[in-house]
Amino acid sequence: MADKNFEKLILPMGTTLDRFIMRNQAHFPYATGELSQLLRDIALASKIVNREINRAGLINIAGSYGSNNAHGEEQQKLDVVANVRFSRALRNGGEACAIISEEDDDMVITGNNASKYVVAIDPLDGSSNIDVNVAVGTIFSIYRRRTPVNTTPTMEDVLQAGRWQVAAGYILYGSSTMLVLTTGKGVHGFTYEPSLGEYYLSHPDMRIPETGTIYSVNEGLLPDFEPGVQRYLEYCRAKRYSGRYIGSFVADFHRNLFKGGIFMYPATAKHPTGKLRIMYECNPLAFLAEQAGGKATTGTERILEIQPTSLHQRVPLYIGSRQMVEHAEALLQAEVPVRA
Ligand code: P6P
Repeated sequence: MADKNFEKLILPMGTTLDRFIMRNQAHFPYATGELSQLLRDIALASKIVNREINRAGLINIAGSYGSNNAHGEEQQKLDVVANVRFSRALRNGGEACAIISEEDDDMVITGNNASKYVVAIDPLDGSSNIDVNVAVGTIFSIYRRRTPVNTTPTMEDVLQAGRWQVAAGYILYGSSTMLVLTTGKGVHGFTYEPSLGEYYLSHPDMRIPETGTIYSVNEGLLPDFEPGVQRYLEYCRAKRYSGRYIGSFVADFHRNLFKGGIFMYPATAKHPTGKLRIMYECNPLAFLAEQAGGKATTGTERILEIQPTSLHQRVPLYIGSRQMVEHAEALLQAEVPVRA
């Protein structure tokens, strides 16, 4: 047995994602291991996507795919690659009966009709940043199906308000790759160790600061913003807050989660109901924000209360530190004319 001093030099690697899921399985109502396996399937796909992102320039999967998705947005090659990887992992893993994906026009029926869960996913958010080596992410959201198992899932299973999520999270492919997860018992961050192919618990019980001095918005769209938004941005500038906008929602959210801040994507002329999609961008990150002590609204309505009416529905989004979101909300809801 090594002497005690030597043992102290050997820091434990910590808790793997697998072990964390197993240890917390008891927290999952009706858990019989399927949700744990579903989370493992998502983590597995993220490891493969992580490897492909890190080598994009070398294996010719950077750049445009040459087609558009359901929203008329130009697909990057990695959008398609990531969608295949996650869809395949979810289909083969057997724990998801249906998938909504940013990259698929319609709901995908996996054939796993005996499974209890449906997944909404943005396989690669911010993918236009791939070519310039800026952080991108995957966002996922998990619901229990509403129709009986062993039947073909329907739109009733996938069009659920965000408050019914059983788990949600994102993978940030950044300077390090992190998986940030909630199952309704707080927010926990796992850092990927590629040499071991494992995610290790590195940030247990993450909390977003009540307030902050960072605001994230595309100020190039300022002329489109309604008066309340313009008033809030005037306030931020008067206070000499820092404007930080990466163009990758996951990366902007992740920074604000650590440091405090607000991310805003208001209604604009091009996107009169906002740009971000409720099912696989707003709902999962709203769940995380609230679990970390923050807030997420459309400016007038709690994101998690909205009953979606279409797979790719967009909503305006104000998300982050509670006090900052509430301040923006107050200005949005006051009929305040823009200063001449
Ligand atoms: P804009 C990426 O396309 C994305 O969906 C989010 O990741 C990001 O926050 C937003 O759009 C950026 O949109 O209009 O400012 O380029």
